[in-house]
Amino acid sequence: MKGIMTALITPFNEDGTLNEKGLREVVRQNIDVMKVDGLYIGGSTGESFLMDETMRKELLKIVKDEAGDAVTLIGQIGSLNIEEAIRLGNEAKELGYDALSAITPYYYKFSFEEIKSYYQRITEETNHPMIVYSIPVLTGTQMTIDDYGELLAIPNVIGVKYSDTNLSRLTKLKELYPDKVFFGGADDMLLQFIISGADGAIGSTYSLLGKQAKALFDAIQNSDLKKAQSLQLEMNQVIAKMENIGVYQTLKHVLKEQGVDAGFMKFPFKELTDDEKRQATEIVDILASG
Ligand code: HMN
Repeated sequence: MKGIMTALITPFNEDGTLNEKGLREVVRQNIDVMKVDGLYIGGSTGESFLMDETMRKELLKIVKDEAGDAVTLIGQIGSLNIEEAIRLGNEAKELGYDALSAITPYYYKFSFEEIKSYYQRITEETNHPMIVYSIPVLTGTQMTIDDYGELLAIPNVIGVKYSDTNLSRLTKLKELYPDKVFFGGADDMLLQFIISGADGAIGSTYSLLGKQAKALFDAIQNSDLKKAQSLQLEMNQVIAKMENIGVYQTLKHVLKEQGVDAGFMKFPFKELTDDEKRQATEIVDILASG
């Protein structure tokens, strides 16, 4: 449970159904070409909050079928509906996923006690390793060091996908809980996450930048900070462009240009305009020249 993991995009057909062939290609691209250490399925990048339960189960099944035991697989099964989250968790466990992950319950302003009981119930009823998915910028849920500590004390909670930008808190958390795993979230800060104590990172852009991310991770392990900085700067050129146009749409466009059938977005996400596609194609050239 460490290293570089891709938050997988989900290829859809134009009518919003799952594009199985494309999904298999995206899995292969990450395992065979990017050689990442793991895949995070059904997260924000995977558009899973736009899917129904049947489709989310199908997604988990196809990815496992394609990936086998080649890399670590983490299934994001969080849902506002607790019964659905538990059913998805049990499905992922039965399929052989290494761990589950669940977004902190969002939309309503849940108290910390409510959030904690959500993880208690999922872990009790699935009895499988759980990585808390904390992404305050999207959920609005900010947790303190003590809050994280209480979640990490729940049996089966093995770590946190820390998509938070408070890095001093991350350093403290790793000091307090050295045996738990922490994954960084913002890909343009991979370097900062790792030197702040993260065991790795889970990010969307690694479908394209997985090799650079892995080299950066290794450079830090080898104490080569200069090399790590230069790799981060190189990656950030691409990431900034993606953020400008739309990260998930750009990922799909660039992958398609590279011959990987990354499919369409799920409604109500919009596809790129022709002008945006032209901008996204610049990334194809940058990657090809790198
Ligand atoms: C997921 O759940 O799909 C990812 O783990 C989320 C991941 O942290 C990404 N964050 C979001 O998409 C909000 C990043 O990889 C992000 O896409 C990247 O840093 C570019 O902004």
